[in-house]
Amino acid sequence: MLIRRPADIKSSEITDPLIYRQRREFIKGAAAISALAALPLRADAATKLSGVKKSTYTVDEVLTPFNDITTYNNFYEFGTDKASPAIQARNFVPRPWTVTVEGMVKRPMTFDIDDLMKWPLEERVYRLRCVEGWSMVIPWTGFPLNEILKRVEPTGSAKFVEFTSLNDPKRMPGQRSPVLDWPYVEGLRLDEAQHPLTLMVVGLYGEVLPNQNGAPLRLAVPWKYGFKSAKSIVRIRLVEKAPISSWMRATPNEYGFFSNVNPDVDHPRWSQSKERRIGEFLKRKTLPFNGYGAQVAAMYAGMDLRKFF
Ligand SMILES: Nc1nc2c(c(=O)[nH]1)N[C@H]1C(S)=C(S)[C@@H](COP(=O)(O)O)O[C@H]1N2
Ligand SMILES: [Mo]
Repeated sequence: MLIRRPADIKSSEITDPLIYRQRREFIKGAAAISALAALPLRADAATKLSGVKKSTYTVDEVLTPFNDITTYNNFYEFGTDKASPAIQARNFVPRPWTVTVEGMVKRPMTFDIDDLMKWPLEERVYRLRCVEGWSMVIPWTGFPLNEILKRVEPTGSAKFVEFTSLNDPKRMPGQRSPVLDWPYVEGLRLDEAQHPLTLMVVGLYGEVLPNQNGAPLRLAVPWKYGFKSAKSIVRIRLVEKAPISSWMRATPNEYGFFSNVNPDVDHPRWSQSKERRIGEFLKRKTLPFNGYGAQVAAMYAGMDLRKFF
């Protein structure tokens, strides 16, 4: 059994600057706090996923508690502070839902989420490193993105994959503010998208994926900064040129296409050498490729990672 119990340290008992900011963010959403306190910590039994097998693509590290993973989120479609998505996505209904896979493929296809949920699912514990300097250890449930790519058969000219999140300001209140150029768009090079570590996620802690974590379908690309793992995906397009992601469009000097976790290449406004694991007091050293170098570094052999950041 590779899963250990989470540490008992409560993040509310620590007062480093990041936590301080986190608490202020909570206070900003004060009106909603009582609503949040009323939420059950875990979904009911009906949302448990069955037949999930444990994957060997998993890290043996202390899991971040469910409550932290589901109340400290970046999901700008539901607000820009960490506490917002849990509250603002509370009544989001991720059904009916399809994901269309198109572009440079031999067989364009549209998949219904309820069919995808019947595919063989695996549980994988992955590290998630946010570009902001915090990290978590998350037990995701899903299947490799490559299972989808194999079915649509990319043509020889397909070199990149573009992911588009839902665009629906009626259901995603954050989209009523122009904080990003909606919809949220991210991209991977084709070999990155086909890599066995690149996971389409439909669950968390063995249960159906909570809305705030990107229901019903999001990516997990563990060697890249968290923002590459797009949430609530409705379209996957195989393309010839590198897609321009929402973050590149917003601040091109700060966010490059690759965005591999790299402690040696600082963000223009802050260092990337360390991270604070949510729930821990002392900062950890950030590892190249977020600790997945043995599996992924070969894909970048010969590339200047300062240039291709
Ligand atoms: N559509 C969409 N996807 C997104 C984001 C977002 O704002 N919108 N935030 C990203 C960022 S910055 C991070 S760190 C992760 C956070 O995932 P989590 O809330 O499940 O931990 O989602 C990423 N995917
Ligand atoms: Mo992030």
